[in-house]
Amino acid sequence: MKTSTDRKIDVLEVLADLEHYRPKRKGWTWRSRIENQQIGPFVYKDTSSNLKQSVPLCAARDFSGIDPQCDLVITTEIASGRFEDDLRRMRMAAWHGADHIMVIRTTGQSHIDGLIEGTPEGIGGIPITRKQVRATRKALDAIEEEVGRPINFHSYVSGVAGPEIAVLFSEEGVNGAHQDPQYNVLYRDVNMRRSFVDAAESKRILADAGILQLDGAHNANATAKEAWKVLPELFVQHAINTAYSRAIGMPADLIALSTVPPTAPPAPKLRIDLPYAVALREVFRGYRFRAQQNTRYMESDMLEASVTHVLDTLISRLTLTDIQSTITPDEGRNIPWHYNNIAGVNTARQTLMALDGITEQLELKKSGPLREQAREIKERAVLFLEEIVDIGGYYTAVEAGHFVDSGHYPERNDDGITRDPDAGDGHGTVVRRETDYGAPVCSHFGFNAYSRKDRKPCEDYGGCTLCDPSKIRYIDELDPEDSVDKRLKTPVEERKSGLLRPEVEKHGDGVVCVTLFIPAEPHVAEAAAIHMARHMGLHNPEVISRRQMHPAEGSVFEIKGILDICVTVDELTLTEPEQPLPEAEIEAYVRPRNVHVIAATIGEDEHSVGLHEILDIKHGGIEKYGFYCHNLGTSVAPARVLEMVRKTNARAVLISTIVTHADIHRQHMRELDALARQLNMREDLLIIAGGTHVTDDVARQCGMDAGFGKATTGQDVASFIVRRMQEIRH
Ligand code: Z97
Repeated sequence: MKTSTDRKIDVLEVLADLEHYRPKRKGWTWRSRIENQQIGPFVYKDTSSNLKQSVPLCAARDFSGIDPQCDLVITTEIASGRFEDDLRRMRMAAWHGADHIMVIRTTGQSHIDGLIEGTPEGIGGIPITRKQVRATRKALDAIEEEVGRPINFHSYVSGVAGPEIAVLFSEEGVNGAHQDPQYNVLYRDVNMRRSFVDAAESKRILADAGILQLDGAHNANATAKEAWKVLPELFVQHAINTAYSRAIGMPADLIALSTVPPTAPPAPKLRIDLPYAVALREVFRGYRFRAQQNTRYMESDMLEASVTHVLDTLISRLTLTDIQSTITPDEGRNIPWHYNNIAGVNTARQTLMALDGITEQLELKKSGPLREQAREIKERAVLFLEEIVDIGGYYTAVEAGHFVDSGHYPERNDDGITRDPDAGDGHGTVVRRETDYGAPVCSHFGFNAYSRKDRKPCEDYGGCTLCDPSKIRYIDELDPEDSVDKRLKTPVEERKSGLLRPEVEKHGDGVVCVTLFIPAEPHVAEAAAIHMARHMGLHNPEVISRRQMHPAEGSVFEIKGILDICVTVDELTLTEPEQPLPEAEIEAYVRPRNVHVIAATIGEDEHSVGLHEILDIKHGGIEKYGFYCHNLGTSVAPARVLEMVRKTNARAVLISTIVTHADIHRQHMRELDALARQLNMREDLLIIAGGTHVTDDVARQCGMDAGFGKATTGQDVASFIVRRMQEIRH
């Protein structure tokens, strides 16, 4: 399957002949660090290969469009509930630098003792089935080609069907997975014996397939009342899972510890989180680290969430994390939207590029509070572990409620999660293997009657699905009603007929978001905001974020609602943007002609940065084509501009106008046009306006020959002048 940059990913093509699709590669891929890499004007210290195609950060425009890629893997979590919509989001995320796609499962799949088939819709994630996994891997295989970098696909090997899902992941080329028997016990009430027996099997399968394992310790952080108090316990959870994984034979570099910096401002974040991260790195040297952003304190303010992400990422960089996981900044208010996945990825990308080479410049102190606190956390963790051993082991400790207790260990508040070793999902299902037990696949932990020294166990029974993929039984759909074919009917028809609706999550959901500041006390303001949103035509308006600016002066609201509008591409007036003339052509025309240009910011406008960019040779401005530019400076009166036109016999005037208070920019443009007419100078003179709020339409309405807004280059302006001069001549 091939994608093309100017076409949407074709889900029907993804689904075609899926029965025979095999993944292109298996196992986890890290980025390779390139030291001292020259990209554009900079030499980078901590980058990896550039992408073949990408969407750079916005400011890249001022740095020759570069898009350096950090050396950490960047994760995005995808969870629309429909895998066919997830695919489009994955593609966008990959173009923004994500190479670890975590597909969240529909809530509670851990309780299902077996595989699910087909493509049922999920809530807050998708049911993990063979068809959905295979289709996703197939789409990601094509997306990898587009961006030129391997993309790791990830989901969960937790719950009572852990070993079956591990086999499925190995067969289908899934590259990373959460596997932690403690997660099952604490958060899904799976029987503890069953959970640990299954974990042995699952971990062996993951190890054989080169799948990176993430543990589940971060969940204690997200669940605890005061997350910074469970830090000693997090060490214990990491230690149990790591030791268990090693005992099963999993290599160290397939084990990633899933960590979360536990606090957020207004807490003194770095003072608490940094010693924790340092202590973790020291105790678990040799293992990989995946740092996830903190969601525990996330409210509906996306900016606040993003600032916490930046600080979390700073900690990651200082403590040499391997995977930077991102959370969408809208998690506190809705199921993540497409563009907020991208916002999360960009927060990491932007921060990590800013921090390039930081460890060459800064060093964490070797003594003092940082090390003392780190040591204290380790001591508390060791005491915790010793107590578990003393009281009879892990099962007894869980039964006694020692985990996710809100006390700061060794303090206990007796409010931890308690589980009975003789209860829970799958209780009573652990049985001793018969003496003739034969494992169904070659990857297996413990006794297998088919084991032989000199050949693969499955040779005895004609091959297993891991060694011979043709033995995989592919079930397409079990429920024709709850299936992708049915769901795709409308989207496919709408796309074919060129129909467009706004969307945030699923095809054509129509959801939009508006921001309103209402100058009244909060409850009045909120009622007014909802009322106004209804007037705007939004159905089911709902406040997703409210922030008080002042108890009496007003509040700002973000409101989502459904905009029941669709347009067809045919009814849109589309003008092809005019391509600028080639630079050589501009220069060949301008240089021999002695063309003078007068430039200024007019009226009471002191903003001259934009104007310099258009004029100055050092910014690639029009001077380089041979224009004689007379920059009169800032806040120049229209009369003075025209006086200089006369003096120099200038052919064009470039005015820059940024300030738009009371439409002053329109007034200035009109004044200049009127005065030029009055002085009989307008006919031969090109008057061009530029500025962040100027559009070609607005400028022309105000008597200008053209208007140039954001992102204009000197080449654009020079092309316009040359074309008009050529027209006038003919
Ligand atoms: C994350 N932000 O980073 P079920 N196993 C583990 C888990 O952490 C989870 C599941 C299984 C989060 C994502 C929370 N984690 C969401 C170790 C879920 C999922 O299918 O809901 O039963 O289990 O992971």
